[in-house]
Formats: sequence, C-alpha cells, structure tokens
Amino acid sequence: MSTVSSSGIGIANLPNQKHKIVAKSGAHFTVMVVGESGLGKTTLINTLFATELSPPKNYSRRHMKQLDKLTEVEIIKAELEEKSFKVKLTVIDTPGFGDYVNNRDSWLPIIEFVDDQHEAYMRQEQQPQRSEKSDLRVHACLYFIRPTGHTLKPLDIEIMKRLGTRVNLIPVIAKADTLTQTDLATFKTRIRQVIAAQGIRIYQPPIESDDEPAADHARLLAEAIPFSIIGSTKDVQTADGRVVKGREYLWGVAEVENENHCDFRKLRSLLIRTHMLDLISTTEDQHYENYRQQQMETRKFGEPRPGKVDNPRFKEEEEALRKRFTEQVKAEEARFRQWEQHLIAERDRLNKDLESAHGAIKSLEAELDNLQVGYGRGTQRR
Ligand SMILES: Nc1nc2c(ncn2[C@@H]2O[C@H](COP(=O)(O)OP(=O)(O)O)[C@@H](O)[C@H]2O)c(=O)[nH]1
Ligand SMILES: [Mg+2]
Repeated sequence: MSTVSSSGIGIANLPNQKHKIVAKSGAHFTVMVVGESGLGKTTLINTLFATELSPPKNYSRRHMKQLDKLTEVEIIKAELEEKSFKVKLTVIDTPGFGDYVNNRDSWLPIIEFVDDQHEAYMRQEQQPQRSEKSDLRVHACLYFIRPTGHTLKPLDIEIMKRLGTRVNLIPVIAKADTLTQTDLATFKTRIRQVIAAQGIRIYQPPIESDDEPAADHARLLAEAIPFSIIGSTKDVQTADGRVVKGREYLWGVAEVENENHCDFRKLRSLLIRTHMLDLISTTEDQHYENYRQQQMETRKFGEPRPGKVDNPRFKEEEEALRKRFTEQVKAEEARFRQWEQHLIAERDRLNKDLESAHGAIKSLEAELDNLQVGYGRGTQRR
C-alpha cells in the first residue's frame, strides 16, 4: 500500500502516527525554503497551497525584516484542519542568495535565522511562565538545487553542511521539467553520492520495522531523495483531456502531481501526511537539543549568545568561504570574458566574410556592367 497515491489531505492520519502528542491542541509545523533565487521556491509554496492544502483557514502572509540583517523572509501562516485535527502551518520563504557578486554573505542570515529560532525558544523556556511560547523553530528545510544535470556546486555543499547539522534538511531538485528523465536520474545519483561523500546530514524518513506498509512507504520516500520538483499553480489541459496543475510545453504538459514526471506528491506526503510528526519530534529531540547543549557548554546560564561574527572560529571559516566565493566568481568572470572574446572574434570573422562578400559583389557588378556595356555596343551595331 502506498499512502502517496491515496487521496485526501491526510492530516487525519497524523494522530495514527507514532506520536500522539499534538492531537488535542494541534501541531505547529514550520517549513522553510532555501536556495538561489529563481529556482521556484515561492512557486512551490504556492503550489502546495493550490493543491491539497487549499482552502486553508486564516491564511496570512507577512514580511519580517530581521534587524541588522540582509535577508527579509516572508512568513506565510495557515491553519489546516481535517476531522478536527488541526495543524498550524508556517512557511518561511527566503529571498535566495543568488547574487554572490554583490552580496557574498547573503546565505549567512539564513543559517542565523535557524539558530535564532532555537535561541528564542530556549530563552522562553528559561522564563518562569512557560506557556504560550512563540515558536518558529524550523522542522523541515527544503534546499533547492539548480537543475544543472551535473552535480552539486561547492556553494551548495557548504550551505547544506551547515544546514544539515541544524535542521531536518530535505534536498530537492528544482524545475525537474527542464531535465530529461534520464538526465534527472543520473543527476539524482550524483547528488546522493556527493551528499554521502561530503558527510552532509539530510533528513532520513525512519523505517519502522513493526509496520510493513509504513516501512515500504518510508523506503519509497527515502529512495526518492533528493525529490525532483515541478511547481505550478496553473491549470492546464493534457493531451488526453485532463485538467491538471502543470507547465505547458510544445511537446506536452509537465504535470505537478504525476509521479512519472516528478516527486512532488512524495514530498507533499512526507511533509504533511506521513512524516510531519517525525519532523517535529526530531527537531525537538535532536536539533534543538544539540543547540541547547552546545550553548549550555559554551556559556553561563542566562548569558547572551556571543555574536556569531565575533566568534574567532566562525570568522576564520567565514574568511575561507569568502575566499572561495571570490575565486568562484573570478572563475565565472574569466569564463564569461573568454566567451565574450570568442564572440568578438566571431563577429570580426563574420565582418571579414561580409567585407569579402561585398568585394565579390562589387566585382561581379563591375563584370555585369562591362557585359552590359559590351552587349549595348553589340545591339547598337544592328
Ligand atoms: N520550468 C519551471 N519553471 C519554474 C518552476 N517553478 C517555478 N518556475 C519559474 O521560475 C521562475 C522563478 O520562480 P520563483 O518561484 O519566483 O523562484 P524563487 O526565486 O526561488 O522564489 C518563475 O518564472 C516561475 O514560473 C518549475 O518547476 N519548472
Ligand atoms: Mg521567491
């Protein structure tokens, strides 16, 4: 049995999962999307809301400017409810960190955002009255990988390493419709190899041995990571007349919810149907606990966290990263310049061709004139 292909929101299944902790008051679940700009992060969020999550209650969006920070995140809140089981869903949309040349450190605030939520929660825990905590700890962090078809970039590796030790990291391949199925499969394998070789921690759906169908399902999900994603909120018509969410091409429609086209359904299932509570409890038991213990070891109770940037170890790392970024940008620029040179050479060559073509035309015209003159004389003679 695969719960992926069954219908319904699936939140009603949540109380049947291992942890029944939240059945009464409802779950707070926070998802964050991270990745270069233009990879379809916002579109994926909207696609989630446009498919099974709709119509959510109390849907709201707001911008949160982090003081002294470069990033502005958008926080989307919605309540989902099925059979009186409530989930307060928060999605954190980050603007992306694509523009290295102007803003090499634009990804740093994203890491800090995650730490800040742990920190804020920990501080609230230390307060005497512990009810009504506001909690934006990230339970699932979707990391968007550009569909190059090659492999992970050094930048991806650096960021994923840092995220993986802090949150449940779920890598996804953006815009899967831009790769052929064969290229997509190869790309996936390579990414998995790099993740393993680099020791990047990613979220692994636990395989429960006492529940055969659930174990099969978890295995299916685990094997699909990194999930390939097609995002679209548009209704389009397929060749066989179905109306689906998808992207239209001359060759046909790339369907969001077609398992032969991408892993959107698997991702959605993992997030809101089968593994939401596991994501919540691993965040609590592992990632938050890690943070708390580290902080307890390195500072006295109640003392504020030392500024990251002042931390010498961090500064060193940052310096190394900065260097690597600069090198990458330089390499890109060199490549671009080479390409530009090539274009200029090509243009010159074409200009020369044009010139000689002009020359040829001129001489042909001259020849033609001569011929006409000759012909004219000939006809005048009579
Ligand atoms: N081909 C393709 N394009 C997509 C997909 N998802 C989003 N896009 C397009 O990519 C562009 C950037 O999307 P957006 O969601 O704003 O990216 P963000 O910067 O990561 O939030 C838009 O033109 C989208 O229509 C996808 O799955 N496939
Ligand atoms: Mg966006």
